[in-house]
Amino acid sequence: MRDICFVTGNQNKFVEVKKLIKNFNLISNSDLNIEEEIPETENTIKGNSFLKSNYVHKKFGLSCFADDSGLFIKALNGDPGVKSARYASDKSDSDLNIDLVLKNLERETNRDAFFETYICLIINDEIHYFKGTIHGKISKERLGSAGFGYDPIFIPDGYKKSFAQMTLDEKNKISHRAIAIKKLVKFLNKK
Ligand code: ITT
Repeated sequence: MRDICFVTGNQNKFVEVKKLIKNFNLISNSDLNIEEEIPETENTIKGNSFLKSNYVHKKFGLSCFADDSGLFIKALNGDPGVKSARYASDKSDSDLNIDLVLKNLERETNRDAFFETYICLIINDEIHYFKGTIHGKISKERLGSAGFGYDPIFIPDGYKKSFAQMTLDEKNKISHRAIAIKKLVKFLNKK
């Protein structure tokens, strides 16, 4: 089986993606002893997906992919967006991020939002991008405890429960990341 590195410091993401990629040996940041935080200084999620993938590709010469994702809320002009990890504070705290979203939407009737993922794959010195989007609504309060990040307050369109009330398999059938990963897998299978 061929090696490929999924560049992420987020163990929840790694677990989600490992379930979806079967034809490659998935290498993690910890397999490579990467302990430092990889800079995410671009102002788009697409730009940050490149920074993360390129960092490990340059350092180890491996085929790599990284995803950068964000929650974009219409009534907040697209916030938290590219700042999703550190919306409320500098230390990437999901509880504080959710509190701030709920507070900022307190008097809002428009709860429309979407999650978006960009994956940047660097393989054979080529760069490829794959995108996944899922639309939904922000709930009035936290619902469920599975998943991570903003999952407890995001209800996908067509569903009556949040991502955090779904099993991982259910979320993986419809999520932004799953959509992008499926495109990536289709591409990799032809390589
Ligand atoms: P890496 O950059 O190391 O991969 P990260 O946690 O910093 O991990 P991102 O920058 O891609 O991940 O994502 C920014 C934030 O967006 C993340 O910390 C979560 O709060 C949120 N997020 C991303 N995907 C999500 C998902 O599937 N469900 C809920 N929240 C998500």
